Amino acid sequence: MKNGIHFLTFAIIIGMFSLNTAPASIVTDGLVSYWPFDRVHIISKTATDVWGDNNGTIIGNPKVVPGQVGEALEFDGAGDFVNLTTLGDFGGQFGTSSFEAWIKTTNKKDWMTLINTRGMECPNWGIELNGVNRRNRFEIMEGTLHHYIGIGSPGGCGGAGSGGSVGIFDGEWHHIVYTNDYTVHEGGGNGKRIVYIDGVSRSASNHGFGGKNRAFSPFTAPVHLGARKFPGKSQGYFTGMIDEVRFYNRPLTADEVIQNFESTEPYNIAPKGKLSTVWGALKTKL
Ligand SMILES: [Ca+2]
Ligand SMILES: [Ca+2]
Repeated sequence: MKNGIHFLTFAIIIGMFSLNTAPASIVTDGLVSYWPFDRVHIISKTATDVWGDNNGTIIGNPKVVPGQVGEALEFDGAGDFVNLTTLGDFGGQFGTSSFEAWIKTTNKKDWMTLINTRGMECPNWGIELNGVNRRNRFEIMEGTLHHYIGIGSPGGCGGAGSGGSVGIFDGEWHHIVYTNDYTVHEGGGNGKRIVYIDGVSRSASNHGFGGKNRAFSPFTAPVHLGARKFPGKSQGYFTGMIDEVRFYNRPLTADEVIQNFESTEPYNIAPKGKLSTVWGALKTKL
């Protein structure tokens, strides 16, 4: 009987592992990093990257609160952000990408940063909110979307497009995906960026990057979530909640954006290192 119980325990644990290795319902092709901000994936000031090797460092005092999927981080607009590192090999390229996050805010008046990927060469990019005619980032303002890409030095890769209207400052969760491509487009230019809000393509812009086949320049400083980082100081702090942050090394398709938008399951793979710990404990017991 004792052996039977052991077998049952074993079977249950194997079952748990089987569950844990089931494919996530989100798109994983091209996934570089994924910070769920679920309580189980936050250890002290470390926000675990459950997919890649780019654990984030939490700065300030964001709170872990109920999120869109599992838990999320709540930023108070005063000194809170997450240092997501330079994203390793991915951040060292002139590549294509997608950035994705859920956000919840009611702040429609203060300039604030969602993501800031500070590279030295153009094009670099970010997503900011409530800014006014600021280049070098993608802006979401109540009523209008604007794209501002790259500082014009050297080589002048700046450009801007705008369109669509948004109403995301309503205190509800909204899903934002920003894709960067460098294919040649009918409308001209060799860079294309699309923003999807709540699964719908809301704005696209084409840009000429001086003939360079690149969608973004290497990240020469850590990518910041929730603040804009200038040398020696941070500013533009986000006020509200951010959840389920992901980077991909390619532009997601419209269908894939919808797939992620509709995914509500918390990421179910144990944080790295936990599996071997559980196995070790199991062996000891058996
Ligand atoms: Ca979460
Ligand atoms: Ca704070």
